[in-house]
Amino acid sequence: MPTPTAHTVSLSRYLIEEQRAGRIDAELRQLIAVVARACTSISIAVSKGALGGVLGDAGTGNVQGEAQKKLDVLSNDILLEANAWGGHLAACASEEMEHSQPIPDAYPRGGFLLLFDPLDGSSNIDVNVSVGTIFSVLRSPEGVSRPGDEHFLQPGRRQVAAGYCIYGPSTMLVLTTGHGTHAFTLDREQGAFVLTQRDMRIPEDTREFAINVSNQRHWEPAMQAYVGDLLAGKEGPRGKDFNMRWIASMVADVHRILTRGGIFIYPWDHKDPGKPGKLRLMYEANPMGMLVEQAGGAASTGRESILDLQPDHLHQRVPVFLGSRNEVEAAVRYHLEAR
Ligand code: P6P
Repeated sequence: MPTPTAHTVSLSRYLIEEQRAGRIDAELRQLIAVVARACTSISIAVSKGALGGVLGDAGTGNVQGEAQKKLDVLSNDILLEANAWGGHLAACASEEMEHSQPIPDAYPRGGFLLLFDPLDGSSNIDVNVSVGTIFSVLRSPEGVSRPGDEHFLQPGRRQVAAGYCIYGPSTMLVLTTGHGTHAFTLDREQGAFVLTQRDMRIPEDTREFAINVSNQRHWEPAMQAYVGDLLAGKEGPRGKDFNMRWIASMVADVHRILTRGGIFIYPWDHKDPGKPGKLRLMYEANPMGMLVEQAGGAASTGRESILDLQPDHLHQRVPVFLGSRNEVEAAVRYHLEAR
């Protein structure tokens, strides 16, 4: 028998071997397989572009007060429908839905809660820039037959799995179940995800940062000082030049950082003091934080670890600093010293 190389291990085989090793159970294996199949359907819809009649606005808004793209709504529906009947989930929550949704009474409920941003970065869709699906898996509390919003409010440290699917030049699923972060590439001819990178590792140091600098005037002093020192380059206190990237699609920026290092920042700013940052804790920061930590990186609010936060509501926002561990720690020092 040939020894399997990374490129011959399908996602299905990887999940079966993880279950056989006792690192995941059958229900979680099924959940991840269902989400991956849903992402394949979303990838097909996204890749059709204008030919699929799914570009542009849906004419509706979501709980975030954002105009929904047709693909936001379609992606959300694909994920809900795919997960409804399998018996592995108790309830779903989505950026696109004000409240969580229990699995319909017509179907059996399982032991997990699934949260997702069905199509993150969707404002990039109409300009053909990479977008993605982000998902997070929690356990449904024991003895709760019909979970509500309050049952999702668990710290990110309690996630049993997290991942994203990036719809870029290739479609890739990046996944962790708490045993490293691994990347799978969609083989469209097979219609299956194939393991292409086992154990992704983020370099501890970096010369590359990702932030929307147009918000600079709204940042708190510690952020002004930290980014000012990055921009000062080797003549400044950091003693080295930095490069900047900002795709304005979290999945794409985080994928680059998982692949070659960097720091991604969406800080608190006083543009809208009621919002402690733009990104959402439950289905953006927490799953990305788990993926990054499992790859040797760090994820912080600028003052504390994202995964330790106790959520107080489903769509809560949080400042995000994540990526190369030593760079995140440097950014945190600026904030803790400023107090
Ligand atoms: P800005 C996309 O709308 C998103 O939620 C993330 O994917 C992305 O990192 C961020 O917002 C971009 O925000 O303010 O630069 O448009």
